[in-house]
Amino acid sequence: MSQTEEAKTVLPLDEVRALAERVLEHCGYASAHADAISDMLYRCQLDDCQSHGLFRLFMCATTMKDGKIDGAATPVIDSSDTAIIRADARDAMSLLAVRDAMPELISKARRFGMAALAVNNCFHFSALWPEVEELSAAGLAGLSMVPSHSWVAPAGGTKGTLGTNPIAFSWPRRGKDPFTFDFATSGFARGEIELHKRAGKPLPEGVAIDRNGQPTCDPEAALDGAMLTFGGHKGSALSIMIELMAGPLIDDLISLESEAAAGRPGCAPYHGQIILAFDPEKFSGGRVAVNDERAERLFADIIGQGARLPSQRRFAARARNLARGYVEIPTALHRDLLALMD
Ligand code: NDP
Ligand code: PYC
Repeated sequence: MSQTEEAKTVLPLDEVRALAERVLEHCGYASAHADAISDMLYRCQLDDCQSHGLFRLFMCATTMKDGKIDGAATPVIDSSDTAIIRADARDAMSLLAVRDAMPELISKARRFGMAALAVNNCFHFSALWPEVEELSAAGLAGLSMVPSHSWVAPAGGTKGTLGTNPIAFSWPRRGKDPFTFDFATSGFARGEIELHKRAGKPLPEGVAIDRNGQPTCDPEAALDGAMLTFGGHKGSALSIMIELMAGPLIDDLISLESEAAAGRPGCAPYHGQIILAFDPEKFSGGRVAVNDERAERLFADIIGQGARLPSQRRFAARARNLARGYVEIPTALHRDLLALMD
């Protein structure tokens, strides 16, 4: 069998969530955290997001074993009378804190027109689109950013300073899937490089440099060297903005500080997260219908050229997997996930 035809295992949808919960509880996550994390992994796997689906259980397991995580902490939500909500994850994974604070974020965005959720003191390993899509499902536009570990060289540099720093945005569309994008500001997410390593596949050019600062397509050398931002100096500047908005702005760590704080290499990054919500109703002075038409005109012009909107592949994967009631994951991945419970 060639590397591109790796054996696959069929997992019924219920089993995706159940497997994640079993692994997480076996590792020591309390049930509320296991539930919030499993939900995220399920949603990613359902959409065929391989780098941040069940594969991320390895990072969750390593973090619990070797990190400084609290697997049972109850988040503390501080909602003052301003448009800012602060959620202290208290050294747990971010997801329960975000889940607990989300209703308040939505309600404050509707009240003030815009609102921000600053999550502090969290381990973070996950995709961002499920969270911004909760906002678009509520009729709001959502934007989220996080740093990670300092694996990525700034444009013109040779060593890791920045994180893979994802940014996600979701715009509500009536009766349609939202317009959503969610991507690392590095050329490849770290998870993609790890998957290339597992599959024995070379990286494309322009994604990484080795420890001597030379371009490399070898995933192992890339993991040992530094990753590169997408779009040269433009991606680099965007990545720096994410460091600032989800770090110093909310009084939390930058990627340079994350690994030491998390425990050791292999642990999920430890830092903060910012999620912003905007209410089109308030911003447009009630002219939402008119502005919806304008947004749809934009999307129609893009699709009309034969281009696709971001997340279209994901929505198609979700529809297919829901209809057939299962997902497929590499058999080797399934085996290794089961081994986490040995
Ligand atoms: P991808 O490069 O896979 O996708 C980026 C976005 O671009 C997606 O919204 C995708 O939509 C869209 N897209 C891809 N191809 C096209 C195209 N031809 N036309 C239009 N849109 C397109 O994302 P990454 O690998 O960078 O990131 C994957 C996940 O990893 C994200 O969810 C991110 O949040 C997560 N991540 C998390 C980190 C963390 O620290 N927590 C760090 C880094 C990444 P579609 O999905 O439909 O293809
Ligand atoms: O894929 O870059 C990544 C990543 C970092 C933390 C979680 N995922």
